[in-house]
Amino acid sequence: MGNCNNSTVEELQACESHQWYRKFMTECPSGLLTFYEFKKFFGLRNLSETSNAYIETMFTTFDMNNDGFIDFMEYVAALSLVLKGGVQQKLRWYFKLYDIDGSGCIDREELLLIIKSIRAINGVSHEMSADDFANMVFDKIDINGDGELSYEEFMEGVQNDEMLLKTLTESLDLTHIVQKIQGEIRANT
Ligand SMILES: [Ca+2]
Ligand SMILES: [Ca+2]
Ligand SMILES: [Ca+2]
Repeated sequence: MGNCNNSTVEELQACESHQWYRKFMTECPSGLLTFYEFKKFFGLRNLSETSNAYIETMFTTFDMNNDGFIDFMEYVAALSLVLKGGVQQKLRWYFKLYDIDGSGCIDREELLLIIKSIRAINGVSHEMSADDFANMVFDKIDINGDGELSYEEFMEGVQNDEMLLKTLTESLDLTHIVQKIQGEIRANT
């Protein structure tokens, strides 16, 4: 599979899509991933309670028809968003992911929980503590100062702040998980 070594996402997607499909069908012959299988699929073991809650939220946002399973179409939609979604698309999806209780706003606790769990999963050390980071985000983009980030505040604020956008897309994305799958795909070919 020498052609799969190209690094652009488009090429990678085209070249590997059938392998993603094969992986899905191999690990999940029923064609439906439960939450338990989802974690197994991504090699997520021994998660802390916080990380587990985050992954569960992620699972719920991938399960678009809310039937408790991720089917192949939902899997593909999730992967293509992660791999090649535009900024707006990703931010919209992040917002849904961070608004854990579905209230339509992200409060400080929700943001903090997300930051902490993603850091735990990625296992990267950061200069700024999760608390400081959350405070900075609220200082910058909670325009009306009510302690919650509305959809508008989040979308506007993040897109208009290059540093924040960079930090969010870098440290809060799923690259680590995607790389893990890609590593497994390569190892099996
Ligand atoms: Ca579903
Ligand atoms: Ca909320
Ligand atoms: Ca607000």
